[in-house]
Amino acid sequence: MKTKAAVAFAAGKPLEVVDVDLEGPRAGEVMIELKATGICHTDAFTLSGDDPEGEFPTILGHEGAGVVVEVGAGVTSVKPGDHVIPLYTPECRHCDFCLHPKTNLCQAIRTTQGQGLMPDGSSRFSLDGKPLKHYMGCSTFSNFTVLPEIAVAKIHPDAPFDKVCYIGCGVTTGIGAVIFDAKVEPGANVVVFGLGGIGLNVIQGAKMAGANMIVGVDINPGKVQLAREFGMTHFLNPKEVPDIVEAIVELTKGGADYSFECIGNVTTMRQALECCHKGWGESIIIGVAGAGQEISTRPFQLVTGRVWRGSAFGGARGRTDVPRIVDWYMDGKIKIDELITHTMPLSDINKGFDLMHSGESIRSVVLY
Ligand code: NAD
Ligand code: AHE
Ligand code: ZN
Repeated sequence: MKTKAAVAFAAGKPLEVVDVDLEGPRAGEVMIELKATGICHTDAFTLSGDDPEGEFPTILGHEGAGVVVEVGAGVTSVKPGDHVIPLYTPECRHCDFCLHPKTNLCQAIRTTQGQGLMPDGSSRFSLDGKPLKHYMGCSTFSNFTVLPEIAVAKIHPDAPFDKVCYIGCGVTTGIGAVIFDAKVEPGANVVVFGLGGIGLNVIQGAKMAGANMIVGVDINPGKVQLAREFGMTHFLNPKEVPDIVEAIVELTKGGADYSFECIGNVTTMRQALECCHKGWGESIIIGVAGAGQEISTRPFQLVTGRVWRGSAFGGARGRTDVPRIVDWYMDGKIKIDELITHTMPLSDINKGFDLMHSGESIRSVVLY
């Protein structure tokens, strides 16, 4: 069949909306009609050419919601008509990783997913007879897409696609990093570097966890008002203080119990570690840094009790946790609407990237 898709033909070039060919689902696969997709900074990161796994030409997008339209042989967990969220972190429930209590990083299809291919090593997308690469196993910048069954979470049928698509990445990543990975305790002091689509969800998660201080750090003061509405208690602009680490240590009277890096910058990653409290402070890296970038600190920072760790998809096990998070939204336990600052048709998707780069948006959502 034909489907409209925003194709990334080459790194650093705007997306082009064209009609592409999409093959139906093979055994164990599911075809979805996307109804909405968010634009995450990671899409921009891969489009920039900085992603070592970036493959072109490709169809980006990994923050979608839609309806199952067709299933391949052997698919049992979803059926046509089910409302679903695609998962870039699948959950096979059989691999060593799924069976290990300490990780959500299902590895069942990770190798082919990183190559932009379906698990059988082929692509379902093509243009003029030439294959197009899938992206993060999702390719939600296409009106229709095909995913493995293990990468599809069935959600509440009344959930609004234009809001819950954000649970496909940003909401789950931010809230999950606090609740599932860091396990922030009530009364903890939390510092959040980067008040964008991820950082504001970290703030929301920290508030849910009962944090005491929630300190936001950003170079864009335009993010402050929404951050306060989401629970930020203090704000620091690194451009306005001589030393951001010292400023945080002073403000928190010793350092953060938990810090979260939600930017993808190795300098702020170091600052996020070093602003942690001696003896116990934990810094969680969420931001994604480009090829060749490395983090550094004095090992003494770790010797003296600070902990450096990372979080992918908020530690969430997709097929189990994503439907729960959708229910949290439906029950009014978490906020999403306020963070979706812009919507647009697929034909205007490049404007969504421009709004992100200019710092005007929190989340742009493409409506199909
Ligand atoms: P975003 O563009 O919405 O937000 C980034 C924020 O960082 C902006 O508010 C910006 O003003 C701020 N910022 C930029 N440089 C700064 C600096 N030097 N000091 C302080 N603030 C600075 O991006 P996002 O969608 O929130 O994504 C944030 C990061 O998280 C990206 O690197 C993205 O790739 C990554 N990410 C990781 C995961 C994961 O599972 N680990 C999931 C989603 C996104
Ligand atoms: N491909 C990059 C890494 C990108 C990355 O770290 N992705 C995050 C999700 S970002 C979502 O917006 C992730 O889940 N990582 C775990 C994984 O297995 O990819 C690179 O550096 O090669
Ligand atoms: Zn993302």
